Amino acid sequence: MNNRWRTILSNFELEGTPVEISRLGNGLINDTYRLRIIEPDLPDYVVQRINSNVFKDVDKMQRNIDRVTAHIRGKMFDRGIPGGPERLLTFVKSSTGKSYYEINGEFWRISKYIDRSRSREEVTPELAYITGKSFADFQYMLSDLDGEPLEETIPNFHNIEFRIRQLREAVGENKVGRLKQVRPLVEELLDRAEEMSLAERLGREGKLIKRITHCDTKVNNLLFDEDDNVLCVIDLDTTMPGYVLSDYGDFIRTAGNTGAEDDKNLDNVGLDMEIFKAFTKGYLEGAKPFITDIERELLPFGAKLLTYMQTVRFLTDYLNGDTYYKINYPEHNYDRTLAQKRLLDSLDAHEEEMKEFIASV
Ligand code: ADP
Ligand code: GN1
Ligand code: MG
Repeated sequence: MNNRWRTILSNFELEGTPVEISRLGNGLINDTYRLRIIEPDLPDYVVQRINSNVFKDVDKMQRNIDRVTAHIRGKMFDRGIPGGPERLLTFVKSSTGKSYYEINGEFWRISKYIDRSRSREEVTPELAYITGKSFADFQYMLSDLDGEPLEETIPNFHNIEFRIRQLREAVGENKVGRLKQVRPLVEELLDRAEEMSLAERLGREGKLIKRITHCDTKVNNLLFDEDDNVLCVIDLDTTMPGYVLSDYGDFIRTAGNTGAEDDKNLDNVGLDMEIFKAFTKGYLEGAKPFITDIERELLPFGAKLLTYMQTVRFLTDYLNGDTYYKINYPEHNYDRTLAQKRLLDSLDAHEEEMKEFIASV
């Protein structure tokens, strides 16, 4: 381990002897590593460099996360489930007493590695069902968080009207000259702006309420054990007030896709109805104590909204010259845009089928 790593690690209260550090996961925002510890009876750690270009107020974000994890720990205790670091994201304090450390303008944090865990990029219908229950239960557990509302760690994060404005600005600026290539796509997306702003309108009318939502319910933000039990919801950076549509929709967008988020072969991309059904069933079971009729009816719209939003966000980043999402090659955000758009088409085609299924559950 080199001096840079030693300096970072020396500012955290770690147990055991660090031996090796290696990359972890496929996140598009933060840089995540696994830190191995020699002593077999001590846990490894997850070391993360927080993307402070995306999360402008790290202190605020970590305070949110501290509140969320403390509240969930209490719920687990009430249910008689051990809420220790083997089942819950647990951050290590740094020398400042906070759960992050700033060094040379970089923000670092360390959590306990959840032992024997694995994450997935795909799920089976059985796993989709328990995943639906787990994400709904996450919302349920946080439904009585008291005190001030959680902060929006990224202001307007899932506000589609804001995302559409960002796309319009990117079009207006055409910073890197990519507009000509994507103009028809831009027009097609902007033509749907009003339709897709439904949730924001209902929110203003007081018909759709904000709850505490995770806002990044990608399938790889859930950890499973070797017997495919759900261990833990992770990646809590964007847990904030939001519509349930966000969490429901983002899971369908990621796990309900027969292809990859950035599939170059668009024929691979489409809605997997089996995953949709299983996840929806699990989600509705878990959400039973709180979900309202309007939220339930809007779930298929939520799947479309989150996919539309992701198409808009990838396209905006492409037009801006790839400043937000990590890319692996120059046209990556363009390929992601096309793949998300194809998924949106497929969700449109399945809309009636999705509605009928929800009505039948
Ligand atoms: P990102 O913001 O980059 O998506 P995540 O917090 O989701 O970061 O972490 C990326 C990946 O690292 C996860 O998908 C998971 O595989 C792994 N990971 C993260 N935290 C833990 C943990 N506490 N225990 C085990 N694995 C973890
Ligand atoms: C980002 O960090 P990660 O990879 O889990 C993004 C999500 C997007 C997702 C697209 C803070 O999530 O909103 O849906 O990429 N997170 C942020 O894959 O912008
Ligand atoms: Mg993640």
